[in-house]
Amino acid sequence: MRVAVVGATGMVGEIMLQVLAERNFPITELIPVASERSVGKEIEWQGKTYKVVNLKTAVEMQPEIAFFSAGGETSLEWAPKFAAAGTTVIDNSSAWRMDETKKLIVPEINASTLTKEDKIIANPNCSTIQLVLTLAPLHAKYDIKRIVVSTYQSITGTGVKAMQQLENEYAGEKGEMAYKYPIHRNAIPQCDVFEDNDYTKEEMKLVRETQKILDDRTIAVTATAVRIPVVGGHSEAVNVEFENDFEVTEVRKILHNTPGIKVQDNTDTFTYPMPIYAQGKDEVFVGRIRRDESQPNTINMWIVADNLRKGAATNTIQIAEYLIANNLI
Ligand code: A2P
Ligand code: 11C
Repeated sequence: MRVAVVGATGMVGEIMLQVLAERNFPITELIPVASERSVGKEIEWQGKTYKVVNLKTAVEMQPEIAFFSAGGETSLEWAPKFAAAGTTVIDNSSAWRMDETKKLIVPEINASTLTKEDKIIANPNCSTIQLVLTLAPLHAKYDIKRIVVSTYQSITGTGVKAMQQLENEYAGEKGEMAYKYPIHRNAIPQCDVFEDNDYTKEEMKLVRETQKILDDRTIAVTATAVRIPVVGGHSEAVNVEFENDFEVTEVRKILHNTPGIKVQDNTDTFTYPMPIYAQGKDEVFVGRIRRDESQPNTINMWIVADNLRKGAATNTIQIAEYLIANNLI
């Protein structure tokens, strides 16, 4: 496969290159793509040097696959051009996720809906991926009525500027601010911009993307997304009300048997997921699984994953692996 990585010099792009190498993705030619300011820059990958090219050159090279992580505007303009050239685009931006003509894929849940005709495929938001991967098997068994999710999100979701802000604050130095407020020793109840309903875009992604991936617009979802000074991954406190009753032991068993999930749940040994241990891993970690004693058929849990891996790069590459394995490219 000839593979373009659009946004190869960015934070997710770099992890994509790492994951492609780790998984021995079948690449015959790597095409790193970034903005004009990076053209000509050299990238080392698996012992070889590659020169960064611009989008126009990359389209002309007609790769079989283009992984996009260069922002929504770039995807809106350039993904259709790659698709017209016969390239299958897997896009990590929010540009196409809610487009009714595009599929929003978490491979373990809905990759079987993909066909050869899908030339632009959307990768969900990081906080959505870890939530739905955990909830899909429980929805299948108990039928979800309502989800209340509160997130504790890593600054890596904002990018390099946020990492720099935290470093500057640690060092007591002034510098460019990624957030409106200090992040060191703080919790900021705003991820992304506000929408008209006073929820943030990140909160509404959790609502809309969850309903689309679980293919059920009747599921009620409400979210509060919070940024915290952590780098290893996003954590989520999740309260789920089911139509049907459940046994906590059975929930644990279902999650234990779900590919991509690792249950870490033992109060005797103080075992529960945490971002410092999720960092660099591809699994979604679930713990603190307990019945909500305040109302029937309801459960609480704590879900943690590395937002740059399963939340972004790994999921995108798994979609491509599915397409290849099923002769859809
Ligand atoms: P560049 O490094 O040349 O700016 P991050 O999300 O970490 O900021 O990374 C964004 C990625 O998307 C970078 O690789 C960046 O390239 C790339 N990018 C940003 N804007 C464009 C654009 N207009 N065309 C192509 N690539 C872009
Ligand atoms: C965050 N979820 O942590 C965001 C980052 O729609 O892909 C990824 C944004 C997106 O702030």
